[in-house]
Amino acid sequence: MDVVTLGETMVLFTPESEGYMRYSANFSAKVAGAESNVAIGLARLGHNSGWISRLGDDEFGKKVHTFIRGEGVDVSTVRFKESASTGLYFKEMVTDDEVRVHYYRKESAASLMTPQDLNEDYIASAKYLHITGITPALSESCRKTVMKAVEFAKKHEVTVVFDPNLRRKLWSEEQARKALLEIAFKADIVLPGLDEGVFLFGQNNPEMMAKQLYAHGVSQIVIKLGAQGAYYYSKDGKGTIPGFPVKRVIDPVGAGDGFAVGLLSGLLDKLSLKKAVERAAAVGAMATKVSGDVEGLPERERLESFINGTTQGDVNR
Ligand code: KDG
Repeated sequence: MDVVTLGETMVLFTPESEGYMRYSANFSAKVAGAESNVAIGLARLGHNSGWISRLGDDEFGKKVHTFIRGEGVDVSTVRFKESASTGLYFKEMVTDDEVRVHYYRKESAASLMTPQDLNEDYIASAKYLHITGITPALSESCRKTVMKAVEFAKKHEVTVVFDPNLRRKLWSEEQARKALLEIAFKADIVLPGLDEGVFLFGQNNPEMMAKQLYAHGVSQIVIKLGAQGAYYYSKDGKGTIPGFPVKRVIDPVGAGDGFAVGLLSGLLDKLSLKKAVERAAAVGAMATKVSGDVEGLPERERLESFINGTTQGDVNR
């Protein structure tokens, strides 16, 4: 397996009209979860990815399972729990540039995950373990599950990639800072957004943030700067990669997961960190051009032409 990831995936309801959601009569039902978004993006680029989770034994659980399996992600360790529901999430498009997220995921099947749900051999089989700061925010048992997964990865020399993915609605600032730093300092690669770096380190200089992580043993740090691109730091070099221009952002949610897809894909293809960050910025930009958290993640051919500047709004006849 190239990448194994661990986290909750929900059914995502998006109102078909903009404005307060209380006035929305029609919704589309999609599937979204930061970690499975990454697994799906990797599968689209031809990598082998596996997703570890728990789902409710309900229609929504079956929808999520069928969708992710259909995208070519390995779901062989995913189990259904009779006693709990699949989580739900609503994306309220208040205006075309203001998105609000509402979760209905307390006590969901995934939030009841425990370290006993992990299969050590499955994690050991991967080149990379991808985790995000959403899973430890779901419950104390989920936090312990993430820590156990990291422990298995380290024992078997699986590279740990951590995206802090701060979700303020899920926990207090104090809990978040403590848990996210604890995981970040155990990871090999950390991918914070600039605002997350400010939250964790109390200052907004990407190089300073990277140096703090590096001093704690993180070997590759990439700080996402949104439309401005990304800053990378490792023993082999540091620098800034400019962002790819996007004419019209349709849906910004999922851009960070797209970034992680591009980075992991580049590293799996043995690109330099700089080139992998360029691929990351490209996939992140492409993710924003389509509604939905995974729908904009590209297959390889489109990614390559996007990077080469040949699909920027061309008519493809
Ligand atoms: O990164 C996008 C995710 O935030 C989204 O797909 C849903 O996993 C999700 C969450 O917990 O917000």
